[in-house]
Amino acid sequence: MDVQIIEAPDAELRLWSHIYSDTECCHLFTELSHSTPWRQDQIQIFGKQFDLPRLQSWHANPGLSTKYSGIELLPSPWTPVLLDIKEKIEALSQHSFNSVLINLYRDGQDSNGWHADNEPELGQNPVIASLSFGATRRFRMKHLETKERSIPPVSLDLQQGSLLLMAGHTQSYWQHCITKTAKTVEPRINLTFRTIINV
Ligand SMILES: O=C(O)CCC(=O)C(=O)O
Ligand SMILES: [Mn+2]
Repeated sequence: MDVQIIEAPDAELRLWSHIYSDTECCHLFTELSHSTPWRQDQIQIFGKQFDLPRLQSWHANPGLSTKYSGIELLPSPWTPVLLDIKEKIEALSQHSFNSVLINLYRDGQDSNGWHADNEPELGQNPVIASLSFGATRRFRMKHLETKERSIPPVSLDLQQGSLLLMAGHTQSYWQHCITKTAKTVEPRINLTFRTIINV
């Protein structure tokens, strides 16, 4: 399967553009939309509660828990479709994962703000495998020392069936986000496979 190395300083990025066919993507999108127990999580800013601009679901091996944007997430169990996908991602990435965070971006107004996947329970230099279904959305990355070192940002239009692997020092030096778009876009589902280390 064709993999592209994306060159960026202090990052290790690999992109497979189509690990599933368009037919498989449509099927998996429908299956995931229906079988996922979507939750509207909230974030607290200056004592006020706000809805996150997307729906989420967190699945992991029993006994694991994590915090995401300061929110404690209790895991749901793996479903057969998620285990099938996990097996494929593990074969391609040569890495094993024990959890997945699923995001549903309902339309162009749903988004994911600038952040790094650097929660302590992911350990040092985590390997994150990000799989997308549904609408193409722009994934942007910025180096934390952009100003000092004038490192250009990275911008990727993640299409359905694409797998982006982030490894090495990526989460220490770079942040990423999914910006809102004024364009009319169909829903998008993104799965980030992660390895939680018991801390
Ligand atoms: O939706 C995406 O492509 C990225 C999701 C993400 O960064 C996350 O859930 O941590
Ligand atoms: Mn992330």
